[in-house]
Amino acid sequence: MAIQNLPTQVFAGQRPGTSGLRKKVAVFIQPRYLENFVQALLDVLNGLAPDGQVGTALHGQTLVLGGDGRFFNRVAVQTILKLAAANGVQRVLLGQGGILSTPAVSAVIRRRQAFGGIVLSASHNPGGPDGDFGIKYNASNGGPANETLTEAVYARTQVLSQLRISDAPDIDINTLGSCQIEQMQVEVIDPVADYVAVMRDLFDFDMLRGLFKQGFTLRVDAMNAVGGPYAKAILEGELGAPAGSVVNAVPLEDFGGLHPDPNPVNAEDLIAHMSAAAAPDLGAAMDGDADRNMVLGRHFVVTPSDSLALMTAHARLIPGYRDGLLGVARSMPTSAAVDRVAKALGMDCFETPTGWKFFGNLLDAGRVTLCGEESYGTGSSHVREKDGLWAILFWLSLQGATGRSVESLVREHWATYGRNYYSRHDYEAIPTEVADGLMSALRAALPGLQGAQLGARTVVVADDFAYTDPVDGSVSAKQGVRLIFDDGARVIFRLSGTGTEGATLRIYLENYEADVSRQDQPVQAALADLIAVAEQVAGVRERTGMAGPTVAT
Ligand code: VG1
Ligand code: CO
Repeated sequence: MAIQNLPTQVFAGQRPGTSGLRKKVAVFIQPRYLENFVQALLDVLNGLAPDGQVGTALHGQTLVLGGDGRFFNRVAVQTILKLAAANGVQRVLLGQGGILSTPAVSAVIRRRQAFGGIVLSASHNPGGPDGDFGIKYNASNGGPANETLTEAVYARTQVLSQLRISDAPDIDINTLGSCQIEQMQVEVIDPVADYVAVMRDLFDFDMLRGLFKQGFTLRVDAMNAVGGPYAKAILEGELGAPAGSVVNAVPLEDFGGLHPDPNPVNAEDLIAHMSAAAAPDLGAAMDGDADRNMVLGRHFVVTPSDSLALMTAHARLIPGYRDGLLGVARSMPTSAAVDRVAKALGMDCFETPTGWKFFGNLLDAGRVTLCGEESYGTGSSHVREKDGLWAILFWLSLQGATGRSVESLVREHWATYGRNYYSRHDYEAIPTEVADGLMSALRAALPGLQGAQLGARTVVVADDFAYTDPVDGSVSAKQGVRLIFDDGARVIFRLSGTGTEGATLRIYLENYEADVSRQDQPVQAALADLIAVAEQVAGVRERTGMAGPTVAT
């Protein structure tokens, strides 16, 4: 075993997006591609002096490592261990088999007071040899690295000339226990245990066991991704849900051909079960790295924005939130349903750019307890990531505590607060120049749109969302073009920062309806006039040649 210094060459484009660096597997498996990014990360973590000399901040420290089990996960784990060993890391806590869900990495970092963690996942992106791979870094608070750090890593990737890597043989990552690479200790840990302990502290497991004893039924679709082992252990193992309540529960390298991006289109099998005559009481699905959740009741779909609003309204029913919430936060495109609840409860509601990293400071500073995004992400201060199974346990607990169905809880909520009709239209794989052209044209049109009459509404805000972090004062500009109308309706345009093929345009549409007798329309019909406005303003059809969105959720 020896540490080697190997010459390397710069790869273009290693800039992390909304959530880490995501590329096609074909890109990641190029010799030294992963190595370069990880070396740049370790250099930055070790502390770069102005002259580029690398410091020793990682020496004596512990890192957490694991991923969602997709293709290339196991190979990447071995490579990262050898780099970590050569760059002064003292100990790595590795999930058994290279497996750790994103929220579990966050939980392990926090519970074991690690320096940080590396998550191997492209999350909701497709997997397998022809799919995507990804890597992201989480800091000592358990949350995604902030933009200052990711930009520093990117800058380092662009000047890197040398790798420091051990030539040690691969280690056994399947067996619990310890081994050594160079001076570094590798501890293979149970990927589920720390996470289960966190959930036990938040939820009333006895009550939930009672619920299943009374015959409550549940179907959780883990979509052959990393959420399976966690859902099995907690729902079927700890809580006594009938065997088979969790389906597609074994993480597979290609997700068994499924696309673990839980929405009604990709999770059609779950939708079919929840629409059947004998549908279970609660249905849910998670994404590749188990930080997203989609929740359904019998014959009823809950939008993520509504989910956040209901969680906020009922949080005190859950033991972990018995004393109330410090505040809430949502990403800008997420519907304003939660804002109304926060107002009624007299708590702060923050509006952040898209991406979980923007919630970290608010959570660390004790300004908020719950956070959510329209993209099927909800979470709380228990970790610093969104958390799919946590959300499922939350909804299970709401039903246990109230004895009410999902549908009746949501309808009651709409009756009290009004309904925010909401939809996101995605136009995928647009040529980058076309997408950039569309966004620049929109930005250029903003001054003229201010005060404009569009359909039956008047535009009261036409801007490009910019966020000043209330804790550290950092500014993130150009986070999405917003049109906000006089009646509170909104149309928002932004480009995805997680895609790996061309560009993906996301159009977010929202319309508020207070009148209970008008709260039962089909969503796309209720938003039809805003859809027309979006087309009128952006000319998506003409610019892209696409007749409609690839996916509407
Ligand atoms: C998308 C979602 C965003 C989410 C991000 C990461 O980003 O819109 O809300 O935080 O994915 O989620 P974008 O830039 O493609 O719109 V995950 O579960 O894929 O890490
Ligand atoms: Co995810």
